[in-house]
Amino acid sequence: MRNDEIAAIFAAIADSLEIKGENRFRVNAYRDAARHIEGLTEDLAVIAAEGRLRTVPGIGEAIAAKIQEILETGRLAYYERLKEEVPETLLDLLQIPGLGPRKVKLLYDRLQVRSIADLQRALQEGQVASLPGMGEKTVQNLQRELERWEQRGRRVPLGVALPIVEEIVQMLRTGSDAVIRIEGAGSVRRRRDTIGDLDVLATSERPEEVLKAFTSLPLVQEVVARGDTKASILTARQQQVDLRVIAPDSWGAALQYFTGSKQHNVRLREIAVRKGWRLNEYGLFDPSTDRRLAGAEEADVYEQLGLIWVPPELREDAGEIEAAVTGRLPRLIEVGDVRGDLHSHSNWSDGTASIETMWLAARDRGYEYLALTDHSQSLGVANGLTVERIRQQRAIVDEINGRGNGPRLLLGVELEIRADGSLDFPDDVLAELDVVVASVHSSFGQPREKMTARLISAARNPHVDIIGHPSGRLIGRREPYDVDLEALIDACAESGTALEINANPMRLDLDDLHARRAVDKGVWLAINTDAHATDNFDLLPYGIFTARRAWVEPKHVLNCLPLPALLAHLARRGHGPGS
Ligand code: DGT
Ligand code: CA
Ligand code: CA
Ligand code: ZN
Repeated sequence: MRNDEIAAIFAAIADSLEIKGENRFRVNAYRDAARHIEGLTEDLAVIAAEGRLRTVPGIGEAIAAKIQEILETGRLAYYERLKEEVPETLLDLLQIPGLGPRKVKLLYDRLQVRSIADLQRALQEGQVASLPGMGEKTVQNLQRELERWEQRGRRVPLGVALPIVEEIVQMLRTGSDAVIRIEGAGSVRRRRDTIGDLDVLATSERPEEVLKAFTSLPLVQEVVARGDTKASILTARQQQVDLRVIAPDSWGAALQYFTGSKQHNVRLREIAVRKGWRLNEYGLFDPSTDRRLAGAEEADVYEQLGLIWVPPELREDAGEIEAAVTGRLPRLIEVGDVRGDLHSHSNWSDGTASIETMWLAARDRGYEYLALTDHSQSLGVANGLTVERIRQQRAIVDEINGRGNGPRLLLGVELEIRADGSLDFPDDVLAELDVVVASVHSSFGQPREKMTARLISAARNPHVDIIGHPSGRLIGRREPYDVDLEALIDACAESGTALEINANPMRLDLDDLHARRAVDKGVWLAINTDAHATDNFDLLPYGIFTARRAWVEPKHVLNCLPLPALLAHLARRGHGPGS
């Protein structure tokens, strides 16, 4: 079992105990264990085999024994019993903002609400408002949040879907002799920020064997449908995965077809029809001769139609067809183009690792530079730093840079943009720093005009280099705050301030559409992981996916600059020696 699956069990135990009203220490012990396990870079199975479980922070004797049991038996008897008392569907209710464990317990005890569907019924029947502490206002809020929840449907963040698809592909590729080729398709292959169902495509001469292997994978909770060439399953978290098995000589055409998007496919089919041909998931055909013009390889389908191969991230009918016809697709950014990270945290604010540990992790990745940007003072919940504390970091940064054998450490800050648009530090302090990321973390509910003015005034400060996670969204959890991003983009085009694509898969903020607007208007982007732990640097690919969907090239991105050019850029903005 994977670390994140084990972590999910402990998180579910913590939620269940909290709903039961158990004491906080027990609840926190499980939550803590879940958090630490999620942050591990090593497999728990390896750690356990080497007898090192107890050395992991957050894992005491009782939890270590439970991990052993999970690793040995694939399940945990304690959790199975707990589920009988607190059904798993009850935990879904905790996803609704405004519903904490205490309210969930109340709804369960008094109204037998066991699932989101039950809650909807109870709200419709007007029973909820009669409960203690659940006034009219709470009910209205709940109704609104439920509507939002429905609107979002079952879409999950790419950060959840992609690892599942990769695991399935990997397990079938190595585990089934019948599989010839196999790959993720659909919106996962296009790297959309959220995913409806997960699509996987394989070729084989023995499809029934492949489908059998698929429907028997350990992550399968339920087989929804099973035919001769296609099956659909649900994972434990109710994500649907479709697998289609096709003949090897149709691989390219099928991969093209099932990658989509639908709109992109419609345009391709029109081009085929204009040439008197027929395009479907089996191939590109000339009906007059019954000849197959292309089918085995995806690139051949595009080339026969007179287009260069289009990277999947661009396939949204957003100009890529025209560009591919004239051979002028962008040179899309790749992970290897990124030379450093300009937004990261240490344990001086809310990160988990020391400055040196973060720097060593950046060195392992071969970065040329890393900006240390701990939070500033008014973000109390994240242990924000005073000016004095940031100045103390300078000595450490200088010492590390003096070693001369790794990335240049830039001393920066993630600066609070206060509710009134003023900044947390005065200008002379900002000039002293090497780089400044300014972000909003408070008063999310401000009206559009006020929020827009707030962000624009921060962007106009000459020492603010980057606006961090500009919309503030948390995918599936928090809507973006109400801001006119178009106006912010215009302001940044004028001031030379960069906008961030925050690579955390829960954020991906800017999103692809706004990042593309920014690039069109000549605004710099910065693709940052916002790392709070060393392994968070691994999230960079998600930022790159979003950037690619936004047609971003390396020349648009601040942290694709080599160090000397980056330093020159920052010096022009009044940072560094002589400013
Ligand atoms: P999703 O699942 O909502 O995140 O989005 P997709 O793009 O993965 O959509 P899905 O799973 O319904 O279908 C996968 C691909 O199959 C889709 O991107 C294009 C292709 N496809 C599905 N249905 C149709 C259709 O009716 N016409 C055409 N041309 N293509 C289709
Ligand atoms: Ca899909
Ligand atoms: Ca599908
Ligand atoms: Zn932030």
